[in-house]
Amino acid sequence: MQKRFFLRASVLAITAMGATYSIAQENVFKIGLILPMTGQQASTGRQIEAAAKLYMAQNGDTVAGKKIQLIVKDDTSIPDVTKRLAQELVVNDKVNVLAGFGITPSALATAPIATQSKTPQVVMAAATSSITQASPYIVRTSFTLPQAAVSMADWAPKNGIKTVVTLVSDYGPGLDAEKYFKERFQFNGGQVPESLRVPLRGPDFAPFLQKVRDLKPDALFVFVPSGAGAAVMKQFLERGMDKAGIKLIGTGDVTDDDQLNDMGDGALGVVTAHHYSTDHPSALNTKFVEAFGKANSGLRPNFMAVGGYDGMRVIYEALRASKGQGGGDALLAAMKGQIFESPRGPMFIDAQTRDVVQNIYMRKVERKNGQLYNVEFAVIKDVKDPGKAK
Ligand code: VNL
Repeated sequence: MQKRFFLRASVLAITAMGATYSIAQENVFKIGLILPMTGQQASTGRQIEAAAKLYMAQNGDTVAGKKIQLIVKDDTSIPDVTKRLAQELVVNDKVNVLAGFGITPSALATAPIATQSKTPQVVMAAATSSITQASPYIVRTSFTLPQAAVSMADWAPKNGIKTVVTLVSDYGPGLDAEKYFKERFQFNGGQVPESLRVPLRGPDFAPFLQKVRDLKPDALFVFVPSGAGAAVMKQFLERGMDKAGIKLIGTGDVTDDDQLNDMGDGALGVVTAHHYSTDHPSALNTKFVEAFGKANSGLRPNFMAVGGYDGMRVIYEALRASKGQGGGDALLAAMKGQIFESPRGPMFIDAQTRDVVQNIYMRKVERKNGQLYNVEFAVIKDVKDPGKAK
C-alpha cells in the first residue's frame, strides 16, 4: 500500500514536472543567432550581436506573451561550421528563427536546413543577390551588392569618371559587385579595361594595386567585405595611387564606419554608394547611434549593426502579428511585406522576393567635429535588388 502510493505519487510528480517543463518551453521564443565572433569577420559578429542586444534592451524581452531568448553561436565564418550549428539549433534547441550570417557561404550553407525545418532564416549581413532564392524561408535585412554597385555605376560617368578598373573579393558578393557595376557603367558609356579579383581569405592587395597603377584608370572601384577596407585604403595610399590621379570609389563596405575613423586624412573625398551611414541625418538614427555607443563603450554602429537591429525588428513584429501562434510559416508570412523606418531610412521587405527595398545613398568621406564620416549627398530612392530582374 505504502509502496503503491509512493509509486503513484512519483508518477504524478513526474507528469507535473513534464507539464511545467513544456509550458516553460512553449512560452519561450528562441532566436539562434549565428555569427562570426572570431576570425577575419569578427567585427561583423560584434556589431550584429551588439545591435541585437540593444534592440532587446530597448524593446523588452517579452513579445506576444513569449520570453525571447537569444542564443549566440560563433561560426568563425566557416560555412561547414555554420551548417552544423544551424542543425544543432533547430534539432536540439528547437529555435523558432535562425538569424545572423556574416558571409554569403554561411547563409547558403544554412538554406537547406531552413527549408527542411520550415524555420525562417533572417539574413542580417550577407549580401549576394541570389541568397534569397536559396530558400523560401529566407528574409533579408542587409542589402544586395547590385543595389549599391548599380547606383555607383550611374553616378561615376556623370562625374568625370570614364575608365574604371574593378577590384573585388573573389566570391559571391564580389562577383555581383563586379558584374553589376561593369554592365551598368559600360551601358552608360564607361570603359572597364581590367577586372581584378583577390582571395577572400588573407588577401594581399599590393600586387593588384601595382597593376592598377600601371593601367592608370580614372578610378578604382572596390568591393571588399566589412573589416577589410582599412587594409585596402592603407595600401592604396602607400602606393600613392591618389597622387597618381586615380580615384577610389566603391560600395560602402570599403569605407565601413567600424574602421573609417582610423583611416586618416587619406580617406577624405572617397565616394561610395551604400544603404547606411552612421552619419545618416535622421532623428531615429541619431538616437540609434547614441544608444549603440553608450551600450558599447563608444563603438560606432556600421551597416552590419543596422542589418542586425532591423532583423530583430522584423522578428519581433512577426511574432507580435502572428500572436505567437502558427509556427515558422505564420512567422514567415508576417515578415513579408513589413514596412518601417530604420536608422538607415525607409525600409520595406518585398513580399514577393523576401528581399529588402531601400534607399541607396551617395556619400563622400568628410571630417565633421574632428571625426571621419560618410556624408550623404544624394539619394536614389526605393531601390529594389537589380539582381532579381534576371
Ligand atoms: C558579405 C557582403 C560580407 C558584404 C560582408 O562583410 C560585406 C557577404 C563581412 O555576402 O559575404 O560587407
